[in-house]
Amino acid sequence: MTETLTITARATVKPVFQSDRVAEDRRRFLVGAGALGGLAVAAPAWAAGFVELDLPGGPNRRPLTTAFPEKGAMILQRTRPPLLETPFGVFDKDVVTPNDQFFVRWHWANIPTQIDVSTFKLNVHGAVDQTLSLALADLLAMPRVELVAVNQCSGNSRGLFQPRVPGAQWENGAMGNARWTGVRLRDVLDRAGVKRGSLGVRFAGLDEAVVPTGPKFMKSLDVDHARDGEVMIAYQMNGAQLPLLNGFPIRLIVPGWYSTYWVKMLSDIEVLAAPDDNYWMATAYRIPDVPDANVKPGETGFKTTPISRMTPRSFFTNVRTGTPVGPKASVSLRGIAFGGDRGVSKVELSADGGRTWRATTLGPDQGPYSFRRWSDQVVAPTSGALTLDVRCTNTRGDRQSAQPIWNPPGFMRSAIERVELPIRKAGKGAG
Ligand SMILES: Nc1nc2c(c(=O)[nH]1)N[C@H]1C(S)=C(S)[C@@H](COP(=O)(O)O)O[C@H]1N2
Ligand SMILES: [Mo]
Repeated sequence: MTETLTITARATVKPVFQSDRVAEDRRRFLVGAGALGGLAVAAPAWAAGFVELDLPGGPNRRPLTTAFPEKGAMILQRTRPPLLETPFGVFDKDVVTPNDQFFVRWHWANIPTQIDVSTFKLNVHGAVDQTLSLALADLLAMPRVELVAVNQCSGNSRGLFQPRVPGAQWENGAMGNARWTGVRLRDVLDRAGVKRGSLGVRFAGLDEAVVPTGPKFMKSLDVDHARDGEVMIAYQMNGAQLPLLNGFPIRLIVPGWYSTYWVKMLSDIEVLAAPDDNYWMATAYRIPDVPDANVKPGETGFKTTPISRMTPRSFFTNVRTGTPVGPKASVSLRGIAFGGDRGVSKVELSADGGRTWRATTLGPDQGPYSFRRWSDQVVAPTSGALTLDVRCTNTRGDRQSAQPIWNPPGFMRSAIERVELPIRKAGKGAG
């Protein structure tokens, strides 16, 4: 811990996400697409091309954009505020997701495009013994901690819900895994001194609503959770400063919990003496208070509770439905898994529609909150298709739901992911 860290000023990033240029081009593109019907449409100048997602009933076509500051090729789900999905192939390369292809999600489009790190302050106030106004230098001087953790949007995979539900129509790329470096939230709270009997800790960032009546984005955690020693304030992501769109200069990391709690551009921490009734806790981001948050379409009258812990998931990364394989070919398979709010105990594969399962080989363990690599090999049948299912069990014994769960907001997708690989006709080339 002798290395000296500095955070340097984020130069004004080209605020593409605040200009109307992308939105205009997108409107033009959509109009053009409608007018041209089934014809191929040339990509707008700012787009690097298109990707086809695989959502039940579509629409599947999305622009692939490189127009956002500090970001490489991303799937454009929405321009204002920016919602950028990670192209799924990125997850095949490494268990850690590169910063320039890490997904982006904001609720309000009023996001600063430059931050003066010499004047930036993190304020801690409310039910505390002593109000704090911490400079970045103050945080850098505190004990440093590091953790690898998955950041996953509550609505990741919403586009796969059947029946479909409103909201961002993500496929599976509203998630990412990174090594986070920063300080313990507990250390900051203890410096302020949380008053006995406090009920929560609320977090807010520098982004603002675009309309006066819009509720500022804020989230809160119980005091015990906030002080558990794992929740942290990160100033680095994969060894580099956070990209602006991922929360520069600091953000909250809540290991094992959905990223709605991972407040970006964190500037305000308020210790609460009363329950948090703000919109983003009391109204939004709530799930049915039933096992797996799973209800029947159309069902009403269930109680709701704030979304919290993540559940296990696993994915294929080197094949997708439609990837052809040769008859009798030995097919190498690999993917990623995570246990949700704890580590992966096993990842199993089925090649018979889920009747029998066998354990796959797990890659290195990077801690309980990280993606974990899995791999296996199967022999393809002579014709038809190779149908494969993958499921993850965490160290508590929880695993993916055998039947896809459903709820009105499209949160917490849990399902055994399946791919169907068609067998090439014999004689059409090797495996
Ligand atoms: N300040 C702020 N933090 C925020 C949000 C926001 O709108 N404003 N959105 C949250 C949600 S819902 C998600 S999914 C994650 C996305 O994190 P990322 O953009 O770094 O991937 O940020 C979270 N933190
Ligand atoms: Mo989210």
